[in-house]
Amino acid sequence: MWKSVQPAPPDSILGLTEEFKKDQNPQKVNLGVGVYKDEAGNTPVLRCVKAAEKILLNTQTTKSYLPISGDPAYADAVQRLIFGAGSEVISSGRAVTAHAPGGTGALRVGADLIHKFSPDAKVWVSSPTWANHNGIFGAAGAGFEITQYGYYDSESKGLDFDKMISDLEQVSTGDVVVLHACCHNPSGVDLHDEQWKQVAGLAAKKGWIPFLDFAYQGFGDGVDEDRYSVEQFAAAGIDFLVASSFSKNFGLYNERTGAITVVTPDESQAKVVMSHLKTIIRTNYSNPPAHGGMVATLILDTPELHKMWLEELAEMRNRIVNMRKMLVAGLAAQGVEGDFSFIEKQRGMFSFSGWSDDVVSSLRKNNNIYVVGGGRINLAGLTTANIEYVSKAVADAMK
Ligand code: PLP
Ligand code: TYF
Repeated sequence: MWKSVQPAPPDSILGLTEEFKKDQNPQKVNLGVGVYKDEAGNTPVLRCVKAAEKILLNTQTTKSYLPISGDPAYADAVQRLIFGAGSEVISSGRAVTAHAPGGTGALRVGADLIHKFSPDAKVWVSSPTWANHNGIFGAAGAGFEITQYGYYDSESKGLDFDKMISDLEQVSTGDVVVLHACCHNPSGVDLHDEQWKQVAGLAAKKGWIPFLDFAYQGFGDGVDEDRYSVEQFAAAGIDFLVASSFSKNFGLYNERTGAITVVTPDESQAKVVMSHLKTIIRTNYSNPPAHGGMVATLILDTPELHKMWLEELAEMRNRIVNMRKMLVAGLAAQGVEGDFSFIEKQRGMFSFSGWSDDVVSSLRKNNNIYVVGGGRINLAGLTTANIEYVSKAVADAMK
């Protein structure tokens, strides 16, 4: 049956990592895939994760299946993290959460759920967005029609909020709008607090359904600060969904630890939604992998480990902020023309560098520096040891 089948295109970001691994040059730098790296260039297991794993090793008594929607203690921990412990969404019981395999799995389960009851809804994604949003919403059910709303302005290297709002004004009732809750991938450009309020108000007025992708909580300004966006949709009292992930903020990438949370008007509707989430999960992968969820729950529910986690998360966040500053200074020191201060204003792991395709390919060919096409850079790929090398390479490429 495969004779006449053409191969599917590889994922451009993961393909770049493969190329990077093959590269023998010791000076190589990977600014591609969205994975945190420390000063030594490693993606470490967090100390709080190691500590939790030691406890689990000694106390775990079974590897029997989890419930279809995961451990209820995990769902509770996720809700406290994404909504804040005192949130009305939690006390009212109007949200349900299912453990999903990563943020990707969460997006897909959520997309399948929406498709089951609203197959004709249009899905709106930011221009640009994480490429897999198109993949996931295009693959759910019979595939959604996907449209873009204005977001990034390449002139100002910031947000085109007017365009965003005027596009979102056109969204029909019942359509779905995918929003990056913080640390926009790929641009690093986020909304200000007042702008979030306005978008949540618009969602309430127009009746479209926000689907928040919350993959980087804690990488912006902090765990509490970064949920500001989520809080605005909660306060608006509308239906919305959140796909959250512990891949980045707990470094649990390969443990596939995420969650889909669906916020409804009341507890009885939430229960109905949960019954359908379970059907979708049961027919996809039956129940989630346990390890990452157990680790995250133990950390979030144990005060000392929770504190340790917040400190380690702050370390990661601050290192990236520092790399932003050092890159801006490094480019200036190498005499690169132009104002790169926007890099310091952007949030999270990524920045749209504004480097042209020619610059990106020159960096790759002449300096073994790997950047995703379009110029997105992962700041966590920079270290104090390689920043001068990278800055000089950019200066050479731009000459
Ligand atoms: N959403 C965005 C915007 C992302 O950047 C990522 C990962 O890079 C994800 C979702 C999903 O992450 P994971 O499935 O690894 O939890
Ligand atoms: O850097 C990015 O945007 C990648 C991150 O299974 C990623 O898409 C990599 C692998 C994966 C999920 C996300």
